[in-house]
Amino acid sequence: MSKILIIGACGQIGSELTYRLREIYGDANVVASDISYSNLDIVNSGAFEILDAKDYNAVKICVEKYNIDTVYLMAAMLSATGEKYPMRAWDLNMNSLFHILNLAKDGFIKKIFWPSSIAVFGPTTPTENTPQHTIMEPTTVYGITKQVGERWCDYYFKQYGVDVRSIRYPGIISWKTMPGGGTTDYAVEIYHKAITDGHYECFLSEHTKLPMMFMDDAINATVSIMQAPSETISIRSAYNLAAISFTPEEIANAITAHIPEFKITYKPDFRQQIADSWPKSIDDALARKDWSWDHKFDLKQMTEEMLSQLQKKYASSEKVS
Ligand code: AKB
Repeated sequence: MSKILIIGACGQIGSELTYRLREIYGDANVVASDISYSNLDIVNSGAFEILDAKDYNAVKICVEKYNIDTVYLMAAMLSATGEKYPMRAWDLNMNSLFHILNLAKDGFIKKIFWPSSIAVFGPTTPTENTPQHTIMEPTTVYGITKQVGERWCDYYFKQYGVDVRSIRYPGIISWKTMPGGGTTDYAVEIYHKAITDGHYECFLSEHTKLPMMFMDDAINATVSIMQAPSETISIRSAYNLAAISFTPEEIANAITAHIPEFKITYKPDFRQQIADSWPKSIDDALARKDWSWDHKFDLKQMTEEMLSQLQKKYASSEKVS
């Protein structure tokens, strides 16, 4: 049975990954960690360690303490926050990856999941059906760290045989934990605001189309690539991954079908330029071929699930207060 460490377990994807991996491998085999106690559900739901992903010795001590063989490195500074703190984004995103790659190279761990992103692409990349192998000239610090990280993952696999696996996540939409600091965050905020305020002011313009995915699909993809036999993984940088693409206007229309009085207005800010540099849709044929990836949620199903889960969540928090 593998012993798993999740770094960045309190975040949007890390938290749901922790729940799923505990279901699959058992609570005793999945250690959650983060820089602070920011998600009490995660902190109280099993083994939890305070861990700074930038601190090599602290990560190594944690790996040895729990006999960890597999690490999911989910800690990162995302695209919008990265533009505010470029050096901090570089420091966190690159050094955390090097620490884990070096722990694997030196035999302390056996397997790594490290997420990449559609942010590896830039304005010179073909925007529709973006191929796996194409021009990559990212314009954000986050995108640069993910592109460079991909090259290092491929290098560590080829030079040292490190079993590292990665996917280029699109924007991820979920209801349990809020995202933080990304350009695609609007597609989560909009559901919350539709329920709490009946109105959302979007920081992207109405026709900005971006690749997106519901959390359940993202977690399924992550588990699938990690469970796939090593010889089926033909890409050791990061796989393109796709589900749905939509604009703020389209997601607002999907919400209006359930909440007719919902209104959206648009006030694009600095994140518009980031969104404009990213693809509109992604060709993920290789992931579908190599490890049988398939998505389940379209915009309509995702909207039904988001609204019904958030309505329950807000109703129960009203009862408590
Ligand atoms: C972001 O918007 O920065 C992230 C991403 C697409 O990687 N959600």
